[in-house]
Amino acid sequence: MKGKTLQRASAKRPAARAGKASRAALVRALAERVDTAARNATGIAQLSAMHELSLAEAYAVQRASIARRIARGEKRIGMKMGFTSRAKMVQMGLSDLIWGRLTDAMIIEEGGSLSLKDYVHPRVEPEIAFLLKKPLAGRVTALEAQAAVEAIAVAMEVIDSRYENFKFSLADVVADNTSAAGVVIGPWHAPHVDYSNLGLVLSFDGAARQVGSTAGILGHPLRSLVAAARMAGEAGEVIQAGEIVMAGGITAAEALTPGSWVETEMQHLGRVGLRTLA
Ligand code: OOG
Ligand code: MG
Repeated sequence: MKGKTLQRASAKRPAARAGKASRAALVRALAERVDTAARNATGIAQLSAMHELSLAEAYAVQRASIARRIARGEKRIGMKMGFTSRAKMVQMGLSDLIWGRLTDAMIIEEGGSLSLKDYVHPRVEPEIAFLLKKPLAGRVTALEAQAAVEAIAVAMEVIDSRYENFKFSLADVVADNTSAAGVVIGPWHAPHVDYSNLGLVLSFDGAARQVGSTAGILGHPLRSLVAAARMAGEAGEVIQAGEIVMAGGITAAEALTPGSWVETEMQHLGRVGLRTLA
């Protein structure tokens, strides 16, 4: 019995090694595919149509695609959380918390403009952003997370799934850096106000499109920061002092249209806006 087991294990080993190498090559190839799609603003088929990726492999694709951006000179500025509100889960049909990486190239100047040509089919969603003054990673309490916050701000995220029709599986969206495309951040405020239930309106040219409350984020946006620390820790990473964490879309996302002034106003935290060009 023992001999048989040993024999089976040793017979398997070269195949397992080859399998591992080919999975690593697949991760690299898929990272190039999503990165190129984002760079060229061209939609691609879902990776899951051809490849069965585990969630761990999907995060490996994400890490490798961001490594390509870093190699081109982009700087990491923080992370973003996804599917932290019921509104987003319902809109996209997925309900697991996910996270993605933000780089400086994704920053849109407050009040600035963006060209829709640079995106596949961009959408915008109202969020709240955290700026950290202390590193955070692993299991932290809400109190520890709060003590690491330097400032909070009303923000909007521009998401742009690289997949055709904005449709994806959980592994697909994770591999595609959770659709991250742009962030615009309003004025920073010391985190002394109670931001657990702040009302907000997302408007296009002054007409309200979405209304919500920061309570839509897991009941309190701080829970999103706690989850971000845990997920970063699980990936062997630390959210560093000076980095930003986007807590996740509070309402359903709205498709961006050309020639619009898009603004989110949030109780106590003011407003943040951007203009869209054709
Ligand atoms: C995935 C990104 C989700 C959020 O805030 O929930 C996200 C997507 O909806 O395309 O950014
Ligand atoms: Mg988002």
